[in-house]
Amino acid sequence: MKEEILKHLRNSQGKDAAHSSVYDWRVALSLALRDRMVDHWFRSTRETYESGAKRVYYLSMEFLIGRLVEDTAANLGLVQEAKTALAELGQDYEAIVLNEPDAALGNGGLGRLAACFMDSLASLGIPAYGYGIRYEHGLFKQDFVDGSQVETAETWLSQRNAWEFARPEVQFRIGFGGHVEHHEGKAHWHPWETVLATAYDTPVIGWKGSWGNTLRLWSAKPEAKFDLKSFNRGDYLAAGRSEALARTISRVLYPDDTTDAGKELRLKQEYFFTAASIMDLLRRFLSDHDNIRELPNAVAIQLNDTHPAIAGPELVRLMVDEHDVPMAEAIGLARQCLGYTNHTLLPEALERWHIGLLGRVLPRHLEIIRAIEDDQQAKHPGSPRILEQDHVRMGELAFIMAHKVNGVSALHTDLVKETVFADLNRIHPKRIVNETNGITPRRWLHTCNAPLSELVTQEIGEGWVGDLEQLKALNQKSGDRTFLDAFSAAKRQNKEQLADWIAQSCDIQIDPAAMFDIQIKRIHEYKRQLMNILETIALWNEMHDAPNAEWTPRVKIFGGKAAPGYHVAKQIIHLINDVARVINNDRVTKDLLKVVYPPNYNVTMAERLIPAADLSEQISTAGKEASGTGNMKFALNGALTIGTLDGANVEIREHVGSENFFLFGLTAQEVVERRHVHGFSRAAIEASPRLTRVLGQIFEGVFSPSDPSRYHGLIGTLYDHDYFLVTCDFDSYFDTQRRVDEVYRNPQNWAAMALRNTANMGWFSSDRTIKGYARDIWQVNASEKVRLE
Ligand code: 26Q
Repeated sequence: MKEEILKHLRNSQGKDAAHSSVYDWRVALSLALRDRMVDHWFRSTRETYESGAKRVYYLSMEFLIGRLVEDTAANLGLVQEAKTALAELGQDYEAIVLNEPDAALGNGGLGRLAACFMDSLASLGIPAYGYGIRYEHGLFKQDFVDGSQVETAETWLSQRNAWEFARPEVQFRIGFGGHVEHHEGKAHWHPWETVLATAYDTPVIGWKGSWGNTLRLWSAKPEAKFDLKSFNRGDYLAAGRSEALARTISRVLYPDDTTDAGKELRLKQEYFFTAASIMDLLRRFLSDHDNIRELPNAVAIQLNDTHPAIAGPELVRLMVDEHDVPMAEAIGLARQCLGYTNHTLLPEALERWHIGLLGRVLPRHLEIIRAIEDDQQAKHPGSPRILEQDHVRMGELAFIMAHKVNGVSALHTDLVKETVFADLNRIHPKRIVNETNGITPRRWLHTCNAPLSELVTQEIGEGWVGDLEQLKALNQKSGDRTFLDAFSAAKRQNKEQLADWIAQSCDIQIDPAAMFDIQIKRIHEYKRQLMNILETIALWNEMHDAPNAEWTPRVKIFGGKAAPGYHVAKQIIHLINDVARVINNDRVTKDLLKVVYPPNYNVTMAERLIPAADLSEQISTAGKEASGTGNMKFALNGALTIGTLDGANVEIREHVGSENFFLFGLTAQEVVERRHVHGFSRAAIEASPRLTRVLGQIFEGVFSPSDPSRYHGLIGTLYDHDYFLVTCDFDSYFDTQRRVDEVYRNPQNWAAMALRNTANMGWFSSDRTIKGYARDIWQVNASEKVRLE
């Protein structure tokens, strides 16, 4: 390993050891690790070709990967070797790990799920490709200026990406616009502009190096050569214009995690990567098949939400226009290949495209969508329409073109059946299935939490990393004082490390003995960070009034980004920062309460925070969070959850036991009913002196003295349009938090409850989720040779 690192330092980075920066060392180490991936990768590809096994294609606009050095080294079993080699070279492994930028090619849950799935597909030995976009700029960087969020461009590719292999020879021409000619029953699309999609491959090696798959990300390149004529004429702008147009397509990730729909560039991004992926998988299929009708036996294509839903029409287009398959048959064949995962019920997040826009950008696809609509209406008269007034509804299109549609938690799947797709579900009663989300135990316990990970391995061996249900054996330890002390000591060690990092990065001193209460996720009204900060103020009021009463010291930690155009979410961020400033400067409560909000929450920050959490905040309005996956990460790492009956919280509570979970709030059904009660929020506020006081303080400018009216809009909304029922759940939330305080005061009992969480979270491994997709949707098998257990 030492030689290999030095070799890359010299031959790949062009540096000698004496003049190398930590960046050079990091790239050299990454390349040395990548070298060790290649054999596993080739072996897997060869085996798939030889066996003719069915391949899975996971199409996703987002892959929220984070860093790769540690995970790669761990999966290859090379962590010790790497550490030793670097130590002998006088380098610090930890510092090198910290040098790596996050690959932040995603907004949040949906993108991180795709990354966890890639790890599980490889660990289970399922032949699979992830397909997405190689964004030049990932999710924006967040800073706080006077408490307000400010966004700047993220620049991960300004450095060398050591993990990828550029494949300039793998290119597809992607067309946009133009017109369609029909003659002799055949359609000919003549696009007005074209760009080239070129491939970059990142190998993904599973646990123990068992298997290797490919993450293939597409980058847009101009089709035309640099316009030398214009350049020679001195018209430098014209020379670069076509190039600039092409490159914008893969330039930047859309930073909205609900919807910023209707944007032409977004539609082009969706079609760009979907078409390239479909063409690529068809080319691979046709290299060893000659009958396109065999396609459903060879490929399973999974659509991560509707973002790649144009895959249906594109597959039909290629079969009809280029392989002479009759339309109706092509629709049926495409459907047998496709699965669609729904991640949201929020009406504003369901994609719809203006017919005018879609017809202009993708004229042939609009014709095919009309054919799909006609086919559906002919077979199922009265079926919900894809084309409705002047819009194309991508949810209906994805549903109709998929043989299976899945929700991401039991509750969410029920709601999908009862609400957004109720009518389609009646027509196709077996199509909707549930696949509850999961998380990879490699990154989310083994790598991110060394103290706990080592303790668990000492106790039950290492098998749990590949078979998380083995954690169940820890249940026997919940009465064992020595073990519980060791379990608490691991948590304490993580909390001390986090306290050091917060002291350094935020200049706030926190006490590792206090309860670490953490809410990290995108900022959204439905996720109710607002309710959390209101409760924080209420707690502060009571601590300040009676500082000598019996309090449980707390540190409230927040993390998360708001979409740049989401005004209310940005106000909530501002409020949290304003409240933090006031509370953290209160001499009376200084040993009782702190509020911390480190900027720029990302995967790497999650890996620091989650292992150090005592309390996990999963407090969304019931019925709104499709699943959540952060909730799983916390519980696995031995945090207790305070949460509503929403998303996967329901199933987590069933697994860890209701006595080890702090439940509060209205149910999904009660939420719907309550909204019909006239004046419900005003009534809830008036019934709660505690909440009334808090809202009054914010309204009067206690937290924004320089701008007392800053939150008038935000607070006013709670009185009259409290759509997410912050006011109705507030008292129940506050009271439950006080029960949490009480339980935390008994450390032995708290540790036993936390251990019950870790021990019973094995089911939430993404390995289990992927086995579900493989069985219920893809009809694929894991490689015979891979045995994780
Ligand atoms: C759509 C159109 C235009 C621009 C952006 C978008 C867009 C981008 C990202 C729409 C949605 C997203 C992301 C959604 C998401 O992350 N959903 C989460 O998915 C998780 C994995 O299933 C669930 O656990 C979460 O509950 C769900 O909120």
